[in-house]
Amino acid sequence: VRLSQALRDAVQAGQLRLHYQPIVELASGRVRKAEALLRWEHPEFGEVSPAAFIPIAEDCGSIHCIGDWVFERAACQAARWRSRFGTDFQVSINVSPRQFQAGGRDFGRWLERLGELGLDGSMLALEITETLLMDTDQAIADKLAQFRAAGVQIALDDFGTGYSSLAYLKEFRIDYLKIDRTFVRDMTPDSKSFLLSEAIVTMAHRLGLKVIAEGVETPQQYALLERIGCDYFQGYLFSRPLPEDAFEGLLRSASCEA
Ligand code: G
Ligand code: G
Ligand code: MN
Ligand code: NA
Repeated sequence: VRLSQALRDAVQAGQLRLHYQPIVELASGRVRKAEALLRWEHPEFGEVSPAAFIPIAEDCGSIHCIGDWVFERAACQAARWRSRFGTDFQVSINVSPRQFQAGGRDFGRWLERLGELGLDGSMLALEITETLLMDTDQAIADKLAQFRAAGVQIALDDFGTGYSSLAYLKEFRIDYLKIDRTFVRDMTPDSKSFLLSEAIVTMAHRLGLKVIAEGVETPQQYALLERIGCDYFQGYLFSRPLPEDAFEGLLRSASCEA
């Protein structure tokens, strides 16, 4: 109860931050994208993990206000990085199913805002989970279609866990599959995780989707992902999620190398 009250004030009090984790293209070794990850620094509770407070925010409804804040912050950052580092850089944000459901946002405002910032829709990706796609409410499909029509890309997060119904891939236009980090964690040359990841990449490519591997921590995992033709990876092997300035420093040094 105290936490949900504090959470309601967190946006106003400026206690939220976004960190950015680089997403690297395997073929070129370049940082092409970043996933925005929310951080809450509470003066009394210290750093609260999103895994702990997002569910509370969903329950108490502050997820809408927090979600708007995440979007605004990430979009402004994308606009800044675009002008410095070129036009093909993309920022992805996590959106929870609640943000799409009844009482949720009119995302038309988000799309207008992209226009105001001079951003193409393609500079933004939404990371959604299949829980969202399981909901048969037509309004959700309409909202996803609205984003897609504006060029915003859609990534299916935590792919391979949950139900992973292939029907969702048939029904919805998805741009990226994110192989869940539990597969990457258990990946050795003769593991089921490796074979399943290989099958996911093959299937995705046949369907015209790209694959992003999450949670890559070791050179061995990287080598196996390279072998199966995975398109992008993110994880501690390359970098942890970084504060804005540190991330920008990384982009700057990367673009000097090129
Ligand atoms: O950031 P990790 O560092 O702890 O994130 C934990 C979980 O919180 C992940 O499942 C991630 O998708 C989710 N998460 C992180 N940032 C956001 C956000 O801005 N919005 C939503 N809805 N979930 C987020
Ligand atoms: O559910 P989602 O994929 O959005 O969650 C992203 C989460 O994964 C964040 O909590 C982020 O901090 C975490 N993460 C990112 N890279 C790694 C990694 O290499 N190893 C582990 N264990 N977690 C990671
Ligand atoms: Mn994610
Ligand atoms: Na994930």
